[in-house]
Amino acid sequence: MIEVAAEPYPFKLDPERTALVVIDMQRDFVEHGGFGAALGNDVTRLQAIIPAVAEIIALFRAKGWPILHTRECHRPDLSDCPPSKRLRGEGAGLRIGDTGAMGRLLVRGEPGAAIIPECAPLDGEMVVDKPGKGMFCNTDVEAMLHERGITHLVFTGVTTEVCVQTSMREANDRGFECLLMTDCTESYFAAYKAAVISMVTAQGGIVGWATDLAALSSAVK
Ligand code: TIU
Repeated sequence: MIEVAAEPYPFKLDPERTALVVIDMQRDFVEHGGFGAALGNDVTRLQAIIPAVAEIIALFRAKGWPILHTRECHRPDLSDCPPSKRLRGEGAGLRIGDTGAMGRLLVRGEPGAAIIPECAPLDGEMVVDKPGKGMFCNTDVEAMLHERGITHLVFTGVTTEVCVQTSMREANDRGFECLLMTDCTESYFAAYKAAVISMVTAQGGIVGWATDLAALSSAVK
C-alpha cells in the first residue's frame, strides 16, 4: 500500500488495484458553444484545470495503471434521455439534442461530446458513455472495474458537484475506496466545489478522501 497525504487522514492506495477516473472532460462542458455554456455558465473556470488533468493522466500512464474516461451523452434518438432531463431548465437556451456550435448537445458522436484533445483517451483505456450524472447509472462501469480487480478510484474531471460527486457517491456505496483530486476537478461555482470537498471528507471521510496532485505525485514516485 502507498500512503498518500490526504484529508481527513492518509489514503492507502493499492497500486495493483487503483484506477484513475476522468469524468466528462468533454468539449460540451469546457468549451464555448457547448452544453455548459448553453446553461449560462462561464466555461473558462473549467479550462483552468486542463493542465492538471493532463498531468495526472500522464502519471497513471507512466505507472501503467488503468484509466477510465467517461462522457455524458445520449443516443441520437434520445431514447436514453428521460424527458425530465431533456426539458429541465425553464427559460434556458438550447437543450440536450438541440443543434449548437459543436453539433447536437450531449449527443454521442457529435463534436461537442468528444473529450478535449489534452485529455483524449489512448487505445486500451476504458471509455464509457453515460446517460446520467453518475457513472454507474445504466452503464457497464461496475462490471468493467470488477473484471479488472479495481477497488480504489481516484476522481478527476467536471463538474465537481454534479457528475464527479454523483459518481464518487455511487462508487462509495458500491464499496470502492475513493480519493478526490482537488486540483484536477472544477465547478462552474467555486463555492460548490469547496462544499463538495468538505462534505465528502467530513465525518471521518463519510464519502472518501481528498488530496492534490503534488501530494499524490510525491507519494507514488
Ligand atoms: N451542469 C453541470 O454542472 N454538469 C453537468 O451537467 N454534467 C457534468 O457535471 N458532467
